[in-house]
Amino acid sequence: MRKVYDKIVESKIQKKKSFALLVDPDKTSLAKADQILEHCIAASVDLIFVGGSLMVSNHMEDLVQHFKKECDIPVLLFPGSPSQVTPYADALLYLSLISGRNPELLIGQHVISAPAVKKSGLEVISTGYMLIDGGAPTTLSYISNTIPLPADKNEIAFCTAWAGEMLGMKLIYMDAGSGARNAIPEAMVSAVAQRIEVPLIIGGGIRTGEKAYNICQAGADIIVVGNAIEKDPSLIREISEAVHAHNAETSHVRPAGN
Ligand code: 1GP
Repeated sequence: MRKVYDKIVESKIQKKKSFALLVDPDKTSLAKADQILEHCIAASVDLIFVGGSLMVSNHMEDLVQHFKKECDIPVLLFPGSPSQVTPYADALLYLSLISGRNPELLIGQHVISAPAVKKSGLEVISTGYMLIDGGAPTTLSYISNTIPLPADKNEIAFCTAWAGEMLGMKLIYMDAGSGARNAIPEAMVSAVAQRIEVPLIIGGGIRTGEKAYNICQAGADIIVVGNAIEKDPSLIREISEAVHAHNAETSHVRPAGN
């Protein structure tokens, strides 16, 4: 059963860009979730990611169930630790932090969580996760105890993504970390996007529709935004329109010979 992944691949084949909203349960009460959901439905958000590097609250499962009850948008777990696995989501981004050299986040936590993940029945999407330097330490860099990949080292970035792809990972997710000062440079996005075949997710520090548009233009397939939207949920529309503007442009391109 690969419903969510097949949909992501299908979008890539059709050159459609997707917008994923990241919901951090620590910053989102059930009441706030309803407000966000209204914006998501109105703005045709494609995916909802739920998770965080650190989780203090204990209502993640309720939040996932709430989203599943109230909308048809696929809900993907984006877990910072094995305790963030719940069977109620549609799929699990099974992250291996391939930019780092912390064995716990490359394979250790996966071994520990394997029985729970198997039992959950979740669609598991193996994801090569790359932390890129966003200009200042983030919770992710601190908690993961890894050095982010330098933002101007495109060769390291595409070799890491290649390695992930050749190891069989189904997605590459490059992240500058939540609330990053700088989003990942378009040049790096482009260097990686040109060289891999699996879908490319980009997140961290994206705060405007213009930035989201440019990163899509550089080759990202899915744009993830969390922090900026927690501060201003009305941004959901602006960013969703910017991401989907590419799809409108693509659908107006006629195949040669017609
Ligand atoms: C973080 O990629 C996500 O892991 C989203 O980042 O919260 O900065 O939008 P922001």
